[in-house]
Amino acid sequence: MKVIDHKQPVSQVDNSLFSTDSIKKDFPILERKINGHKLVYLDNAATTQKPQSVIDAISSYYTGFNANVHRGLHTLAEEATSAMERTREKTAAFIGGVKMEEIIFTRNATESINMVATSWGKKNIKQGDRIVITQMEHHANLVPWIMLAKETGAELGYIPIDKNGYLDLSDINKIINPQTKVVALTHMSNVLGTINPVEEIIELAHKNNAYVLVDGAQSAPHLPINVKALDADFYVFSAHKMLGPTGVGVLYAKEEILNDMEPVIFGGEMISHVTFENADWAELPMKHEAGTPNIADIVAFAPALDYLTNIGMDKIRQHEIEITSYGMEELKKLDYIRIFGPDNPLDRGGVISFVDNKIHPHDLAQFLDSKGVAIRAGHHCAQPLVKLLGVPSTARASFYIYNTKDEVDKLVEALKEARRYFVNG
Ligand code: C6P
Repeated sequence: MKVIDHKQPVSQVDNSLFSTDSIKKDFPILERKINGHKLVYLDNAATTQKPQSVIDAISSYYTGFNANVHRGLHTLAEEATSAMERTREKTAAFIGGVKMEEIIFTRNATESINMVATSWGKKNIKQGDRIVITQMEHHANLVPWIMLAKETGAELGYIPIDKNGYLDLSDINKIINPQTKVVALTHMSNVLGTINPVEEIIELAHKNNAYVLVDGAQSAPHLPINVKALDADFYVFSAHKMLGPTGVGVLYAKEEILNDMEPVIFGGEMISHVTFENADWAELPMKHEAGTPNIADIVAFAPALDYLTNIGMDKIRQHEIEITSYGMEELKKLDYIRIFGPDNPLDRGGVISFVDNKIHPHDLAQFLDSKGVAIRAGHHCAQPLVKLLGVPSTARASFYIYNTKDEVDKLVEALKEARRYFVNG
């Protein structure tokens, strides 16, 4: 078993070459056979597979330095704390070199957004204010704002989408107006793949003194991210969609905002001083991290970040453009397939949602599984968007660093077979 060096400085991360063949070898699950076929894993927007270094890191923690963090004075506690804080440092570096204090560990992107809507939202939004989101939001960036609007009496406005799956910005100056207090939008749609012009929207929102939350659940794994250059007030993402373990989310927010936000969970770790009558909060980031955190998985997120950094996010993006372009070209050859979202692969991430005009997406997904090809079918936790597309659900193939053109061919071949089985059989 490889022992992780969680003390490796970020600056010493090697920037080696991108090779799908050698990448695949680092992911033991990709050797699996499913229904007699080698697994073709195309459900990466839901969660990615984990490299051996991440799997080993979980085991190293439990076998080598399992202890609670931030409170013990013994060696194991110090090692566990330093490993966890090392991940915080790498996370801060990964999204553009923000301060470690600006990184709050949560359970997932969903929890991060809920924290913002509950804490920042209840303090700053009142009746008559405007909350702006888009029509392509995942429920995680939709339901918390619906609830906040209901509770406060604020108005909820939507940036619409056009027929090509882009945000329609023609009325944006009316939608984001001086009443707007917050704009919350996805950086990359998990259904359409659309990469949104968040810089432009952040600039306009700031001109109106509104804050901006960027849902980076689909962008942090696939694009180079610099939240400082974007000037995002909040940026959230989940470790499990970027090679890391489940149960680890990130809330980035500017230091002054986090300082101003009240905690939403109270208890141990997040206080500085407690009496029988009162309590004061700890400094950032602890103030927003009550209770024992998910130490093992946070520690194991560090090798995931190293893995991505070693390849280079620019190269990852290039690889995904190549695979997605190829996937779209090949799917377009099947005249019974309708693809959703932008036609230009440069405007989308590695997600292709589609429908067959005769086969229900669930039947398609099950048939593909019988051929070892894993895709997702459903509303992808974006029911209003899928309804807007005029379909009950879609099939969705989503790519990552280990996927190849050969696997796209297997997807297309399985789709043709499904057609023979269900329609022409
Ligand atoms: N989308 C998908 O298959 P969590 O579950 O908290 O890690 O991520 C929520 C989330 C938020 N925003 C976007 C844009 C997302 O895509 C997701 C997760 C998965 O599309 C699971 S539904």
